Amino acid sequence: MAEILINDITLHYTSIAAAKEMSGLRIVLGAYADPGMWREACKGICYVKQLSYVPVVTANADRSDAEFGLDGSDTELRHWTAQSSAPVMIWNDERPRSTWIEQLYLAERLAPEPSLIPADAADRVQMFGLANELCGENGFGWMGRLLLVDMGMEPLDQTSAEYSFWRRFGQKYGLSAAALEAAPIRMAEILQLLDRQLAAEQARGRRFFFGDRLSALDIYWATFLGLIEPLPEAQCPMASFFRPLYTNHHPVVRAALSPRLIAHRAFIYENFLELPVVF
Ligand SMILES: N[C@@H](CCC(=O)N[C@@H](CS)C(=O)NCC(=O)O)C(=O)O
Repeated sequence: MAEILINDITLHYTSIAAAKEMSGLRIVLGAYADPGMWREACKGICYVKQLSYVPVVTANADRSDAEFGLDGSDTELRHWTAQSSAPVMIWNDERPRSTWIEQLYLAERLAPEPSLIPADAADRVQMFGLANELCGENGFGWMGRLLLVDMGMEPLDQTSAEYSFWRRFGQKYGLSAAALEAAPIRMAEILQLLDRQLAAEQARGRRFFFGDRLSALDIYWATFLGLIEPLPEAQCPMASFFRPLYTNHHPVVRAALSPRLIAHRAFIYENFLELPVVF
């Protein structure tokens, strides 16, 4: 069991070596007191379904390139899961699930109730489309992360190790001048799509993105909003390093973030997810 202390937040995670010897559900979550969007969404889905799991640390908490696989080195995570990002869900000796959509399907299989996938086929198409806009490649989370990396690099000396870390981290996810220019516009489009969907449901007296029951999209939204507007410190204490990075001030993004969408996150967290957020 690794005990990691960051800004007084203690994480009790199992090492990859120990987790590989176990059966049941293990989730590689990373190493930081960092409410990363994909990991919080994955935790949220398990929380709602009361699925218990062993949290697993990627490696040391020193933000080294080796941990992130940025130097191409053969990390334990890469060995086990054939990729180098978190979260990853591993059930018994099945293949590791390292993308949000596989993780949702695995959680649905292990704990069918409450189902987070709409039963109606048209709603399902719509829900996976919108979830992909939030969580998928080049979606809201992806683009928001590029802006975050850019913010992280901005004040740094270009010859520093930290700058080089951010640059390589960004390159892993397609950082370029063109991507940075496109990011706020894409993010705003996605916010508008989500707002339209929520407004249409609310106009019919419904509380969720799809009708009267919680779906995975409600959880993805509640957790991914933290990429531009983190929950208050009392609800989501995090290493102080992260909070300014998770606050996006881009005017195009801010203009598209409606009070309705912000209120929906509060509704979902307060009624369905764990508060304060526990690392
Ligand atoms: N693979 C996931 C996305 C997970 C992801 O991008 N995780 C990031 C969180 S910022 C990560 O682990 N980054 C650390 C790294 O890239 O090494 C998916 O496609 O659903």
